[in-house]
Amino acid sequence: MNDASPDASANARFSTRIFSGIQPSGGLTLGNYLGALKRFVEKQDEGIEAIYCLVDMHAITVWQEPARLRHATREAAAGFIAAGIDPERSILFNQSQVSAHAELAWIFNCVARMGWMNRMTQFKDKAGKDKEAASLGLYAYPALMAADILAYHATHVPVGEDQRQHLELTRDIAIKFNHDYGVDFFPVTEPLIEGAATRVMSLRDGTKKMSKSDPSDMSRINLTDDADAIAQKFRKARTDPDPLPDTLEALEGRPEARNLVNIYAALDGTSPQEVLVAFAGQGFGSFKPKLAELAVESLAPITAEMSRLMQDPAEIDALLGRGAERAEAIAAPILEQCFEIVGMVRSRRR
Ligand code: AQP
Repeated sequence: MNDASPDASANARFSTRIFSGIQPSGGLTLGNYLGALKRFVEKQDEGIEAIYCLVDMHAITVWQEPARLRHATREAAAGFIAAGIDPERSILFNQSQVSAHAELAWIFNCVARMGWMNRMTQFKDKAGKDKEAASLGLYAYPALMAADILAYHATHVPVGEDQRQHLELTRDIAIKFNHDYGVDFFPVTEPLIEGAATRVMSLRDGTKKMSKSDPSDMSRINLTDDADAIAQKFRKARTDPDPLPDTLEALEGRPEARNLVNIYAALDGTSPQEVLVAFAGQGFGSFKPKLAELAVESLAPITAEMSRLMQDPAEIDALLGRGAERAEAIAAPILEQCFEIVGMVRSRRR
């Protein structure tokens, strides 16, 4: 944690608390694992209070088939636990079970400005050419994300690089709310974007993010993929004919090569430069099988445990329910105070 940052003193009255979420909009990918999940586990193991949320209300900003959404939510919960999240130490739940998220999002819809939302690149990417057909929820997504975080007065949010702009918006919303109402109520949350794989790219196109909703399954490694599928996907991953160089500068303009090096480093807990030192001069014919082997070694125990946990969906639901109760106990008083600040009459106490 960077206590020397300018916001550390501004947030001094808030105790350190992490919040982060993942959309159950499909199966978890290696991008979700390296950019988020693996780091969630590290933060938990540092002893930091952490709240992790399967953001099902975010997921439905684009169409989700209901049975698939339910399955993906349970499977993501299983993925969190299999990767090392301890639901006793950290809070793990799904967003729709805690109404504070939606309620605070409405307040933030009235704080955020249209101009701010119009600049969100994720909306532009996801809405594509036909913006008129995108859901209002997709447009308002960043205000709901701000509510997810600020409903818990979270001070830090571990995320991948793609979420940086939304985190900046969360900070803008907190600052504007505090300023408009003359309070020091919401912390100015800090993003934690760290590690060698803050942006894992598609295996088919090194300029595109690896994504669970990419139509091509060959573009991503799923946490449910078996060893053969992982080996095949890395074998067929797009690369160039040149061998690996010995410096990172020499990887400029080779996004696919850079991506595979980053993935290796993140899985191995080393740096991309160290990977190049080990593999300089080798072509992808020899690097890819070693990468596949490392990925299988890291992911196979998680995949096996996920599949074991998925045998008992009722237990997963119970666990999410217990997490939601603990989350609600933190968010409800914060929401009440927020309504008071805004001037809502609150005569029916919960
Ligand atoms: N490719 C990635 N590299 C590094 N981090 C990533 N994350 C997602 N993809 C990568 C991080 O995972 C967390 C959860 O993301 P999300 O599921 O809420 O939404 P997303 O970023 O939109 O992920 P997807 O896979 O691309 O989902 P779809 O396809 O449904 O839009 C975040 O911390 C994110 O940074």
